[in-house]
Amino acid sequence: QAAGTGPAVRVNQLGYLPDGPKRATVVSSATAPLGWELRDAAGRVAATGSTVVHGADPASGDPTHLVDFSAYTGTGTGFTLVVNGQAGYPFDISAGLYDGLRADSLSFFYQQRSGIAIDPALAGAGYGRPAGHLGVAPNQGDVAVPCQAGVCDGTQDVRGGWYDAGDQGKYVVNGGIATWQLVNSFERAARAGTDAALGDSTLRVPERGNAVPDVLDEARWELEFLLRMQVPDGRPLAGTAFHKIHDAAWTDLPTRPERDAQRRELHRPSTAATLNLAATGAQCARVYARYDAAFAARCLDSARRAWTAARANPAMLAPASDTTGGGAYDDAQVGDEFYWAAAELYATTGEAQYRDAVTGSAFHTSEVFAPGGFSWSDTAALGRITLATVPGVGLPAADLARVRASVTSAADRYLATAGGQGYAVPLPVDGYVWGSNSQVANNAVVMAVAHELTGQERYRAGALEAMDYLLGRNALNRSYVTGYGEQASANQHHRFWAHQNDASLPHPPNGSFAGGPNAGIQDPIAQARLAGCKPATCYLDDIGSYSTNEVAINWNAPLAWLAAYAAERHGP
Ligand code: 9MR
Repeated sequence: QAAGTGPAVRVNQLGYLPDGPKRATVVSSATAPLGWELRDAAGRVAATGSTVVHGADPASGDPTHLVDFSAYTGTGTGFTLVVNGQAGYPFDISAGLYDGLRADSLSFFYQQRSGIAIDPALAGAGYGRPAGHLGVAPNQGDVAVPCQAGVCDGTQDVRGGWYDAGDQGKYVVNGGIATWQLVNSFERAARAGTDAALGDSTLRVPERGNAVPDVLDEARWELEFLLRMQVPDGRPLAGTAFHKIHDAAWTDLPTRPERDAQRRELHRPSTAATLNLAATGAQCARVYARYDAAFAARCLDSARRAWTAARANPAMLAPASDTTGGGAYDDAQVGDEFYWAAAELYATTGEAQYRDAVTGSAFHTSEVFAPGGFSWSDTAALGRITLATVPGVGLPAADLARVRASVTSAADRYLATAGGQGYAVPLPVDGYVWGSNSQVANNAVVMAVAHELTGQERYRAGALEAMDYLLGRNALNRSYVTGYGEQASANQHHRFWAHQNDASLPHPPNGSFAGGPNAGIQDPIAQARLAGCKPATCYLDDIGSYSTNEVAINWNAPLAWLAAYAAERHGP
């Protein structure tokens, strides 16, 4: 048993939903079942039972038993689960369990905004800061960034958007998937007809109360940036999108956004970035039409031009070597981005040219739901989810049935994977990569979509149990979400939320999601301290461990998606 991992009983440290699954893991090498007790805050026994011996957890090596107290439907705060006289961390059972996380996980995006002052009344005391990267000294960008000769008019205005992660780069690839997931969260909730979707003004964005759902207000901040990244008409490569904008060199940690004095550089267009714009622009046109027809039309026009430009320039690959001052976000395979963009354009317009691009893509009939989950570089699943769920997609009935079945059979595989793990996580042992927590969350999203498509409760249970893993039911006994759980991450890699390095700066705000265990240990601090770690334990809550403990927009996006899903009330 690794040191410092606390009690042997591992629970979702936030808690459980009254109508959801309630399971826990006990680390024990006992070969016979153990008795367990659920105790309420006053110490009274609320339920009892016996564990099921599960055996070694393949991702951590921990010997595990499983506890299932789903039959208990009482509510309250301060429950504990006790095995062998030892209590796990306390938790709540409440229908409102995820309400706070729903708001906080989206507030993360507001607080990552570039080009606008962050208001502490919305962000929380200590989290306010002046606008970053509007060209106010010492900032040099992002209002008039020089571009390559001939590609744009000397300079391009690429203000706004969200900072990607702990760095202050802005990448169209990654902005794309994160935006899609926020907008998709709304699209799903709107289909479900929940109050959380329509006219929602309960989230902490400056535009709240403007009659547009808050999650769409937040996503629009990035969409406006993505539109600005498109090469204007009349220029070489018109319609394509610049791959990224970031500092000429990596900045120190900490560096407050408004104090970044580095030159900002626009990097040459890529096919992948162009298709991210086509996909999210088309989704924007479909979803924002009822709120702002002019904006929706602007999105669609941009998406169409991006699609055409990508077809004309299908192999502009961003170089893997371009890692000075920002991440590369290189991707040698863009067939999946073509499929995703075609699917979004088809679902929005119904036009034959886009349908043919969907049905003509090898990705339309291949397996797009890999065991390790979709990601910024593997986006075919996003197109597949859109085709499976958006009403009125005009594919032949048999093809549509096959598309939907591909989602549910993927969800069945994720359930089977979780069933083989001691901590019920839908991730295979080789899935602990950079940002593994987002891969868990993305597989949970697929299970939640399967729940929508079939109404079958086991898929909802699988998605919620993935949240249990992320919020403490794991080998490290840790919640990876700041502010949620007894032992939660609080030192994620970030240039402003850098309290660990500078006590005048705040910790990451509540709802910040750590990248998570990464068996690749790709930073010096992890390499020094985690050599030989078992995959699910390769994690440090240290600001320097960027390969295990950064935050990122494409990681908080599925967290926000799942928190909104889990916060929905079911039944009467
Ligand atoms: O999430 C990205 C991960 O898949 C890559 O393996 C890793 C190394 O290229 O980069 C991650 O993305 C980082 C980006 O390059 C720069 N901003 C921070 C991102 C999260 O760590």
